Amino acid sequence: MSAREATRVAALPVRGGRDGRPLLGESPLLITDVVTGWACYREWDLASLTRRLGHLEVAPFVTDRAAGNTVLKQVNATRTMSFEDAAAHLFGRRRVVDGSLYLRIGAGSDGFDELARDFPVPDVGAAYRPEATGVWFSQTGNVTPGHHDWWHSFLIQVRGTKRYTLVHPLDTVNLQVGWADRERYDVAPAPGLGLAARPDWSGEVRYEGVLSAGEILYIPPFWVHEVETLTDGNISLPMRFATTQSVASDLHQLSQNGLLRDVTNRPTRDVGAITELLWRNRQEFLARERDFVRALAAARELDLDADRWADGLRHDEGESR
Ligand SMILES: O=C(O)CCC(=O)C(=O)O
Repeated sequence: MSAREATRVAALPVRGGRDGRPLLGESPLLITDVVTGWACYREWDLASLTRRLGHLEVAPFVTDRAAGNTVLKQVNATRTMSFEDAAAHLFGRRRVVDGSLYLRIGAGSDGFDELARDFPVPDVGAAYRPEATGVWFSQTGNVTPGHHDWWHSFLIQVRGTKRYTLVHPLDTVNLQVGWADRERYDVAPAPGLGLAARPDWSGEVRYEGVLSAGEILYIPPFWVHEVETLTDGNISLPMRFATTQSVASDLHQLSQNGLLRDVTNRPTRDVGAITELLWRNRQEFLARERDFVRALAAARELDLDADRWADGLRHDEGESR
């Protein structure tokens, strides 16, 4: 299945699509003509940032070439250093570590307020989520593996370019066929999902393209996204807003696609038959939970017995272990 680029528009989407603007929550967009007027786009470079933040202590992630330079906060170690050293490495001027760095200065952490003087928080008709917003510095080859988030996300590109791949939330189940449990449950990096890695993927909606400096990629809630950094000295502002959207929960999916649907579709009063279906439904659910616990225990080397858990280990027993 091929991929297409996100539609280009010149205005930010807004809740309800008022004033002729694109509709927030509907589909991915590449937004032009907004960031180019902001001070961060005009002024941020190695010299000006080092002058302003040079002595700040930061803790960037260090990537591992053996792991394809993926960056997943559950997995990658951080290294404490000065902003000046981190920036020199990130901009390719002076090597500070073996491997590449990925620095996130989140809202609320030191240095963010200084940077936030150089960009506005636009009105998209939804509540701003500062705790999920930040300034991210990256370099060539870093890959944020496929995952989804629970917010309206604007990946605002201040410097350099990134390749994005986006997959529709309803394609997630298909996308994950063949993934190991640890990848499915986000305790290890997900396998590549772009055209190059999955040319024969059989799903339905995949977008792929390059996000350039001065553009914004709008990622609607729950869309699976993978992002590869294509340049050194790369700076993005991931800015997030609250959503009321949600994906089908496991129980809803079970009800629509699984055994509970067999109950609701059949006008039976046979309590034995209904009980049998409910029982099998519960076993399916527990089997999913067992897979999750097994993946978590393996990834974190925990003494957690997935079978015992699924077989009814009580919460208070767990606490006394
Ligand atoms: O830019 C990246 O490396 C990752 C972006 C991302 O995952 C996000 O904005 O949610």
